[in-house]
Amino acid sequence: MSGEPPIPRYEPGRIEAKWQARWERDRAYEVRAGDGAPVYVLEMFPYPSGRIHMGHVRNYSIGDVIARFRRLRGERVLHPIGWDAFGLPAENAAIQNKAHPARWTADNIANMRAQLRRLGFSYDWSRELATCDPRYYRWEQLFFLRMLERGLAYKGRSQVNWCESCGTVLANEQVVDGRCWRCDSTVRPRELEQWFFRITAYAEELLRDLDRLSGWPERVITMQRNWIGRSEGAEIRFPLDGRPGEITVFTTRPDTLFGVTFVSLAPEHPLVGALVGGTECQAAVEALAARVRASARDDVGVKEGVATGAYCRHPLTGARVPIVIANFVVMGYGTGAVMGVPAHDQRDFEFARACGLPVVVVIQPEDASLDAATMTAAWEGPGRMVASREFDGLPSEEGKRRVTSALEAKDAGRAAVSYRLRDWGISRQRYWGAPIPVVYCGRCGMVPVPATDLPVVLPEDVVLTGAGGSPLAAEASFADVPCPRCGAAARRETDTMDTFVESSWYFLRYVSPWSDTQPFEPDELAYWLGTRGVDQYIGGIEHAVLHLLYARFFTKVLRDLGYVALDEPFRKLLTQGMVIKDGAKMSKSKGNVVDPDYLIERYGADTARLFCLFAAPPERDLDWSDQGVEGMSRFLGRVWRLVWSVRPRLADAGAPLPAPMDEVARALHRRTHETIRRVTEDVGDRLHFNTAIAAVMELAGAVADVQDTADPAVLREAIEVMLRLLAPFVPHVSAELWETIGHGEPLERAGWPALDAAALARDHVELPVQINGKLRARIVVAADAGADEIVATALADEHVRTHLGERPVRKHVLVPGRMLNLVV
Ligand code: ANZ
Ligand code: ZN
Repeated sequence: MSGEPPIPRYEPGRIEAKWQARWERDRAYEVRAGDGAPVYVLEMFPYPSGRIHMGHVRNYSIGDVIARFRRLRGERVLHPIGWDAFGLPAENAAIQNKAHPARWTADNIANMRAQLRRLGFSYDWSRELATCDPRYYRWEQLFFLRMLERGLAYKGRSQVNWCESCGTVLANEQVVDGRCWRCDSTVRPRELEQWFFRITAYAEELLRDLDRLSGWPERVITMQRNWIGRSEGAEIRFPLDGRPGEITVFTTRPDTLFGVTFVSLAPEHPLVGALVGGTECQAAVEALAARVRASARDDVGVKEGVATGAYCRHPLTGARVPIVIANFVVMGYGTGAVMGVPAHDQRDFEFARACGLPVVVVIQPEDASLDAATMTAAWEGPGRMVASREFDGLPSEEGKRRVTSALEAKDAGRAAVSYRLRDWGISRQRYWGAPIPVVYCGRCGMVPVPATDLPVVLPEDVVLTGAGGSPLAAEASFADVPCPRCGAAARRETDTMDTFVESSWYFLRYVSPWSDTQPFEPDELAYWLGTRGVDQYIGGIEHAVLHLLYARFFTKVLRDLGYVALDEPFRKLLTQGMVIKDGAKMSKSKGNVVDPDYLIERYGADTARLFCLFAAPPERDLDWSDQGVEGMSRFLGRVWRLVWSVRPRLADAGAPLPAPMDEVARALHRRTHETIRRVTEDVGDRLHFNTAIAAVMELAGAVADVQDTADPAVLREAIEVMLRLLAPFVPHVSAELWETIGHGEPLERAGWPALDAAALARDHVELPVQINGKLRARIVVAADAGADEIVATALADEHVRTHLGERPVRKHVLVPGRMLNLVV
């Protein structure tokens, strides 16, 4: 053609660097509390392992689309990022490579920050934080002191989950199928002095408020509900026989009370010592306890038990009941004691058969008659009570209530609720974590560090050998301090806090991470979180119980301590699927990783983002595909060439759209607004980014079809809408092309395109309707309506109906645009 310059090549590397530099120069995504509607969009912050992986790219691309979309819609968007910077890998790397954890972490953060910048994520970098920074964890230490005052933090001796290979304690939430969540080795129980957070004090509220989380996936709610594990039942007291004292059991089946033939205690139950001490049973009990301790947690294969030789009394019949120690009773649940009902509990049944204890049937199912002598398994279902004195004949549900009332009347028991949830053990015998701010003094005992002395800073020069034991304990300059109360020589606590403590409140600190005088600035806190919480949170399903439960707990604690006004931290939660390659989760250990840097290098950040967003809906697993990436890259190349090639025609575009429009213009105009409608719904309501992108691709195809014939103003509208709709997904190339077609103002100022409902309306025409060749009516139908729609409209017409009467239509003749003839 004429003198038009050739179309330049699409060079993602060049234009991406250009726009990233510009956003940085303009501090484009920095926000402070202000006017207008606030929106807080947050992705789970990364652990600074050194390099980001495709899972991060996916997670952060999803968050960035939401953040950019809502910003374009005129909302004020908080979209921060930071680093979950404490933890074991830094320490292990230090032991292996002799690099200090602080150095290692800082280098990794620098690396990953550069990678995130190269992906063009719209973060407010002025709010970046790292949890290993004393300016961060000093507030955590303050919260710890406040929790200590309220009994929400306490020190207790208890059986803990010990991971030998990590050399530290794990919380229950960190034990997955008996194995360490981090290193996958078998976890064993161990007795230790530990710091705990009293999460059980919030069990009821954590459970109840799940009902308010309508913006959470049902799956996560179910997992949390099961984890909290509420059971309704009764606590029943069995007085000891021949000596003072009693055993309290927890049961969900008080209706089976008359079927009790023994009572079993956990090996660690506090009464065990008194019951077997000095008797011939002592050795056997101790041997059993040792076997339980040595076995992996939750792994009770064989039901084992030993008699204590001691007895208790049945609270209603007064019968003597033997007391046994059993390996399947756990100390951490209920009361650590169980009433044994072999006929109706399978574990008790197996145990009773193995030990020759009697089986007594007290519940008869509706359609069978159980016989204790011939039963081969316990009947655990409902039925009618038998052999239960005045309760005989009651259905088991009613029996539960009636037996409980009878026990209450005799002061031998009460209705009770038990939770599976245990207190959160937060002590870690490791170096790279937030120090616990207490001191032990020979005279004063445990003394909290005064708040004015915070932070207790983690010392930098420690010797990390990996030999086990807390490295801080060997560091005299840290551990030896004067007692804050009496001044005598004292010792600091040398355990550090579980890193899940830091991630339980980081989203709150983002509102004012710069503040050195208070944890949260009230104005920023009220504006960004208020009583709402984070508007959209995005992260992996693997945190369904761990992090998401801890963050809920911490939010409620900080509310009760007066720091925040929130009941729940995250209003909406999106759990993104995994990135899969060759049928397995993409991971270093599987050797199937694709390095995001390679993708950026080869195709550009926009292509990497677009692939993650297009290849699957966010909640689904994403199957890696090289062709998929190629496809995205080709699409962006097509958009690039399309915009450049129509550029000369756009220069001719008049400002207003032509009226009336010719057919080509009208169809493109309608397609443009159809696309606005679809993309707005898909991105705004449903978070279906893949279908949104597909809609823009269709628009691009439609534009290309008519690029030489469509009216220039309508063409300009279509091109501009296409770029504005693409902006959240591929921010660099859309910004560049926006400039290419002559806009001085950045694309971000243009906002989200408005939908013109009139453009969606279809044209209508009047159509004569004949019956047996005689004109009987005129109907109005859409110009592009099909035959079925036209006939249906005709049959619904009042005049047509009067003339047809009861006669059925035998056939119809449609002359499109001219007339419809009905033959009867
Ligand atoms: C007597 C009984 C009779 C029971 C019966 C069941 C069936 P959930 O639903 O999980 O709360 N139990 C109580 N404390 C225990 C502990 N520390 N270790 C092991 N088992 C324990 O289960 C409650 C039931 O688990 C309780 O009800 C108790 O056995 C057992 F026909 O009591 B049941
Ligand atoms: Zn002291």
